[in-house]
Amino acid sequence: MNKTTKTGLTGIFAASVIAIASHEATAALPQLSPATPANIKLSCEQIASNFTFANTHLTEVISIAAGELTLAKENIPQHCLVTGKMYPRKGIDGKDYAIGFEMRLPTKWNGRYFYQGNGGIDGSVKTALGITSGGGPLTGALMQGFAVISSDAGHSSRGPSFGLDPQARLDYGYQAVGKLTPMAKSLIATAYGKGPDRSYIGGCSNGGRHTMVAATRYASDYDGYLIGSPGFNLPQAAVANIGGAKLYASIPGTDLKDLSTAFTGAERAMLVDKILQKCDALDGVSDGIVQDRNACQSSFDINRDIASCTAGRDGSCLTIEQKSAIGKIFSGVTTSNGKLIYASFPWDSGIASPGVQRWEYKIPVQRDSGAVAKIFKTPPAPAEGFNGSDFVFNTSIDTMVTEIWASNAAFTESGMAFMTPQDPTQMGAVKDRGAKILAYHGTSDAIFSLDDTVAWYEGLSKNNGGDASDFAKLYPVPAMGHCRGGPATDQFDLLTELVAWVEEGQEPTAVIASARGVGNAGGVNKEVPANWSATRTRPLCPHPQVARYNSGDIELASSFSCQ
Ligand SMILES: [Ca+2]
Repeated sequence: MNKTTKTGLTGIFAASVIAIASHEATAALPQLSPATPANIKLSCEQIASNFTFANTHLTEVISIAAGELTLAKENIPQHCLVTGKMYPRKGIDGKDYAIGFEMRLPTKWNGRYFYQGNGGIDGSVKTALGITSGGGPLTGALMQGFAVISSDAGHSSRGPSFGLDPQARLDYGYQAVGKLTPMAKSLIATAYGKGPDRSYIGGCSNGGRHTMVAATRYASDYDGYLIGSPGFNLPQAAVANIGGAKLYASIPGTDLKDLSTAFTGAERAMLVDKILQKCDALDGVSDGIVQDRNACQSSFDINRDIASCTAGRDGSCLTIEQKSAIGKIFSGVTTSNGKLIYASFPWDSGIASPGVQRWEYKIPVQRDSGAVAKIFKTPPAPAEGFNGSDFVFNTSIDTMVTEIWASNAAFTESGMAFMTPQDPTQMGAVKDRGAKILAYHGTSDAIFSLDDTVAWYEGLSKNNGGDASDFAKLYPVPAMGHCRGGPATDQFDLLTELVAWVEEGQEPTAVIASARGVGNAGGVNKEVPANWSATRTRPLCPHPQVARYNSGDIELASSFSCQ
């Protein structure tokens, strides 16, 4: 391997050239006009007294000076912070509910609106910075002048107990976005004297799910969709992750209180070494990144390529039982009848990451259990006496699968019905109005599988004459974990790409991503390997293209091309 390290201006310049050269004109579909900037017309106090909207109560409107908030060591510009609640009510569980939100309205506005979809099970109003795309972002929608809303999606419980109230389930699933969007646009009209010229929605994980759901339920409300690592089949993914925990638990000697005993960090590192031996060079260079994901899946075989332990586990081998369980998790957990519950997961170089281990070993009991039992299944588990470990290890997967599709008189929509997008491989309403979709997904994501997102995208392509790339693109991020992290180049800005596509017709092709090594302004990713340049760049390529090495410095995106 001929490895030279160049950093600083050379890398930045090379990356810029690729970014500019990678834009091509889009034809045929309607072209939406660009947003026009405007200054805020009212003081924050005047907004508070002038704004009215049905079922909406503003709790506070205050001015935030430039620099009170920062992002990547840069000052966020001056804005009004509007906090409020929509649809306050009493749930059937006797608890108080409302859709809590905050909206940040920049003094110097770019004419655009951004809905920030938040992660997990929502339940708190995250700061409306409009951060999207990978790890350690250097910019965000608020920084760029968007008016940004963030919400708790209809409940303020930190845990899954809100799922005992049917309406709270529906708000979390899809209705909060539908209720907040017209209010937010009206608030913008009050503040600036006009509604948003262009509207965007984005987020990662559950935020990616919110975005995909909006593309099918609220297609007339948004012009651009930024879908990150989407949990668009979240109930199935949660059940499958519980199934994975059960498989790990089935390996002899596993401590149920510490599932990492089933497949240790050392054993994972050994597995990754073998994957890299088989797959790294398939993209033209051994650089610690597997770009040609598909070639890797047919080149690596856990049964053939990993030594079987003959005299105990010493980190250099796996037992037959380990290979069987791990193989089933990667090929996709099934019901007792062999029916795939969720999706397969690709072999990749990021699967020894601490983040991956957390998702596979801790989350099933800590989070998936409560989410499936209280939020997704019908009927929900009783309010009292729930034990996550009991649920994971003593409830059959087949029962869970049945119950996430079930409904009853009180819970009229099943978990799968209220959580998932409707006909996600159609999206004709998005396409026909000239709106655009950009999606990204880490190849080593352990909770939501890139394979599921690829299957969605290929279905979308099939329904659009074999090619959906005139309105939707998917960017796999090799070795990235769930939304960020991993031994990966996980820092990129797809929002800027999306706006250029929606408003200028500049179709994104290769998108430059950077590693976050020592000194990165957005925050250092400790998983960047020591033998990489701290500023390694790579082109992210729209599926089905992958980055292949041409020639030159292996630390630079300019040495690769999407093919
Ligand atoms: Ca490689």
